[in-house]
Parts: sequence; structure tokens; C-alpha cells
Amino acid sequence: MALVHTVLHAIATHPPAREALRCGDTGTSFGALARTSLRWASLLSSLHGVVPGDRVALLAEPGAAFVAALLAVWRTRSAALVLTPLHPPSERERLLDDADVRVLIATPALADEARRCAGERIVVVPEGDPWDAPGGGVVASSPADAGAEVALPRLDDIALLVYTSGTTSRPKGVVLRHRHVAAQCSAIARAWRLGPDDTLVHALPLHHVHGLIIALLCTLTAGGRVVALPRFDPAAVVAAAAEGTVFMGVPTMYARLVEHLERLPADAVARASAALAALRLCTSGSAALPVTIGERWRLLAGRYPVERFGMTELGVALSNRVDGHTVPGSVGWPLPGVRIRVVDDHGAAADEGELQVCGATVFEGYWRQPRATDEAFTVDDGARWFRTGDTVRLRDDGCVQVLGRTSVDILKSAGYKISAPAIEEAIRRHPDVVDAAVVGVADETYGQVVAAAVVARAGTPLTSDGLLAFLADELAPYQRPRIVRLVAELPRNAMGKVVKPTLARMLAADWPA
Ligand code: MCA
Ligand code: AMP
Repeated sequence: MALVHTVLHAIATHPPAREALRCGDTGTSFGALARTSLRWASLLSSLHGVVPGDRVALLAEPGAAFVAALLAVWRTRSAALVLTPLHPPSERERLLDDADVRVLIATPALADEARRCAGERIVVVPEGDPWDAPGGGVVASSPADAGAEVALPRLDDIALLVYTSGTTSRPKGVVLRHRHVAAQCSAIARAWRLGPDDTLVHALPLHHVHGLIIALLCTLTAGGRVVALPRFDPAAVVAAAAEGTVFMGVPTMYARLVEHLERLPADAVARASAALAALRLCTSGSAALPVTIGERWRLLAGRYPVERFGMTELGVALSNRVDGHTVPGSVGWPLPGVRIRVVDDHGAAADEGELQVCGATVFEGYWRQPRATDEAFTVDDGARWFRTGDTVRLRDDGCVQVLGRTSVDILKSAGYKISAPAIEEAIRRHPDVVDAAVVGVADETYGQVVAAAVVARAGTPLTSDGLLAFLADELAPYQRPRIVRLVAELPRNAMGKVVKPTLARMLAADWPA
């Protein structure tokens, strides 16, 4: 698949009058996004000295200002780091330090939040939201009044740094160049037939590849329209479905939607079902979709969700088909241009083993972590294969079923990847804690919930509630343990290593089935 253009180029060349985004009653055209981003890019480079190769962070609620700011960063040929207000300031600051960010863009509503983590960095709050200018949400601006030279990004420039959790406590910045983002958008758009007639109902967080690339950028690149909801809310998704054609969600969202629909009175459920059945495509990913949830969704919305497999490092690699050929409990077949293989512990081809991926959509390395990068790839037959760390089964028809993660230290809760060692480290920062071990406990709605066994310092008054109050300043809500058990000691093997499967069974007893 030859790639010529960046996502920015695609978005900036769609018919300027066509609506790209809708937030509540406010619509924003492709033209408005292109012009506002040009003006903001000029501000970044002339006033704040942003130069090609820099990293610029964004803290913005979903909407036109977010997209305009992202495109503005790309017009300066710098890389964007999307932050979330869900993270406490301390975590945001760690990411800003790691990415070596000097300039942070924030929307007015999040400017104070941005200053809480900015330290000495410049916080830019661009004036003139793309929707508040006269003339249908178009900010008057043109290359002539831009005031500074703004170049277009090249395919090899870094577009995004997206942080993901690993098996150590330190998050890894996945370096995505424009050519990776463009290849991901193009493969997904082909597989799912996204185009200008599509309207995506968007309720995903923007600091991960699912919400940012797979949902938002893919749709806009294909010329489609995005209805951006401020947050996930089942009733709002159902209401927005009436004007949508596509919905993309994590399994927890499907679980919440199904629970919401099943509680509605009969006439309301019939109306909601009709709106959802009219969507041409509903996809599920980021974690395994329980077949029970998928089937309940099928009863309510007419079709089983199209389940697909993705990773921050590569976008979407595999998907069930959009023509109705889905295999429940599987993630389907490789996307166009994506090569996969399944290998056993010795690297030999197998029906069951680790999934490895190569192709134009796959990243090249982690930000300033050469060792982690080396460990993530294996070179074979002249190709560089990315080791996903997922154990899968390859069926005779080429369809792939995910069996689980290779490491017990990687958890998935509500679609978020969580590193057990990172949570353990946060818990150990409490002065009354001697030791802690974190595992995932199975849950139908969340996939896994975070569970911690904690050893308190003798003679201290540590309680679970006290620890959770402390963790509120250390971890995002989705990273905080839902189960905390104070124990005298952790279960260890003869080598002194914590036996996590035993611990998981122990802590599962504390979780309602
Ligand atoms: C919320 N609750 C939880 C969790 N989250 N309980 C256990 N574990 C959790 N993780 C509980 C709260 O305590 C609360 O309980 C109730 O649920 C509602 O909480 P709330 O904060 O309102 O939840 P939410 O905001 O509705 O969050 C659910 C969510 C969210 C919308 C599913 O987690 C989400 O947006 N997840 C998406 C993650 C994602 O995009 N991952 C992509 C990364 P109570 O009512 O008792 O107080 S993976 C990726 O990018 C790759 C490329 C890929 O493949 O996609
Ligand atoms: P992240 O690093 O947050 O992008 O998460 C990527 C991981 O999510 C993958 O390595 C898988 O473990 C998991 N994942 C994504 N989609 C699916 C799916 N449909 N079924 C099972 N696991 C999935």
C-alpha cells in the first residue's frame, strides 16, 4: 500500500464546508479545522518557539479545539503528547518529563489543570475557539495572515508519543510517525469501509490509540463526521446513534450499554434498539469481548459487534469482517497490508503461541528506551516482527482467537492496559506500606479489576480506605485497586517470588461474582 499523504493533508483537503465534528449543538467544518490549526501553528512557532522535532502536549476535552490543536502541532512538524485530566498531576508531570515537553496547549476549561502539572513549561491557551467566530464557526485566518512559516509534516516526522504500560513500572512512549498513523488509518478505513457517508458516535478517551487514531482520526481522514460526546454515557450514546452510522467501544461500554437497555421500559427499548440497529458498524476492541455480552448486544441491536485486535504499537492488526462474517470470541483476520505469524517458545511456527506482527502500521521503537525496543522485536527472514506478548490460537481458516497475555503483570481493566509493577510502586510510596503485590481479578463488566495485597508496617494504623485516599493523588481512577486486602505476608515460592496466580485466586474471594 503506497502512502503519499499524512492524516493532516487528508483532513485539510476535504471539502471545506463539510461538517467534520459535532459537539452538542455546535458543528465545525473541515475548513474551520484547517484554518484554525494554521493560525494556532503560527502562534506556536512564532510566539512560543516551537520547532520541528519538538514535543508539544495537549490537554483538551473532546471537540473541535482538540483536533485543531493536534493539527496545529503537526503543522509545526513537532510531535503531540495527549494528556488526560483523568491522570493526577503527578502522573502527567512524569509523562511531560519523560517526553521532554516544553510547551503545553490547553483549552480554557482545562487551563488550570494544565498549570498544575506544567512546572516551568509554557502553557498556551489559544484564543478564538474554532466554533466561536462569526460565519458558521470559521475563524478568519489564511496562510497570508499566519505570520510565520508553517511547513507540512513529512511522513517520517514523529506524529505522536502515546504512553503504554509494560511489565516494568515505567510507562513506555510509543513513537508513531506520520507514516504509521496514515497506514493505520488507511488499513482500518479499507477493512471497515469508512467514508464520507459515515458519522461516528465517539465516546472514547483521547489519550489512547483507540479513541485518538482508530476512532477519531480514521473517521476524519476518510472524510466522515464525528459526533463527539463529552464522556461515555449509555443514554447519550443511544441518543446519538440516531444520527450515526458507526460506534466504536471497549467491551465495558457494551456491558454498560446492555445493562442500560435491559433496564428500559418495553417501548423505550424498542426505540433504542431501532436506533442502534440502524448503525451499519459497531466495533469492539482493546480487550476481549465476553461472548455473553456480545450475544446480549445482538439481541438488542440486531448484530454481534465486530470484534478486532489492536495495540498502541500498531493500531488494529486483526478484525472480524464488516459483511456480517463474524466469529464470536475471535478477533478475525489480518487487516490489508498487515502480516501476522504465531510462534511457539522456540520461535517456530505454531497453531498456538505468541502473536507477532509486521507491516507498515507497526511502530519502530519506544521513546528513548532502546533496550525495551530491542526486546519487543525479533528479526527473522529479513522482517522485523513485533512481539505482541499476547498468546493466541490460529484456526484453520486463518481466524485468530486471543487466549490471554503472556505476562501476569499486564492487566486490562475497562480496556485500559495497566502495569501491576507500576501500581505496586505507587502503593509502596505510602509511608506505612512495607510491600504490595497487584493482580487482576476477572470481572464480566471490566474484564479484570485491579486487586492488591498489602503488607503494612508493623504498628502503623494503615487501613484500606486510608490507602485508597492516598492513591487518589497517585493514580487515575481506572488504575486504582477495587480490592485491597491487608495481609501479614505475600504468598511466595521457594525463590522468594510472589506467586501471582495464588494471590489472584485469594483476592477473587473478595470480589462479588
Ligand atoms: C470505573 N469503575 C470501575 C472501573 N472504571 N470499576 C472497576 N474497574 C474499573 N476499571 C466503576 C467506578 O468506580 C464507578 O463505580 C462506576 O464504575 C462508574 O465509574 P466511571 O468513572 O463513571 O466509569 P466510566 O467513566 O463510565 O468508565 C468506564 C469506561 C472507561 C467508559 C469504559 O473506563 C473508558 O473510557 N475506557 C476506555 C479505555 C480505552 O480507551 N482503552 C484503549 C487502550 P460506582 O458507581 O460504584 O462509583 S487500548 C488501545 O488503544 C488499543 C490500540 C486497542 O486495541 O484499542
Ligand atoms: P494497549 O497496549 O493498551 O494498546 O493494549 C493492547 C492490548 O489489548 C493487546 O496486546 C491485547 O492484550 C489487548 N486487546 C486489544 N484488543 C483485544 C481483543 N479484541 N481481545 C483481546 N485482547 C485485546
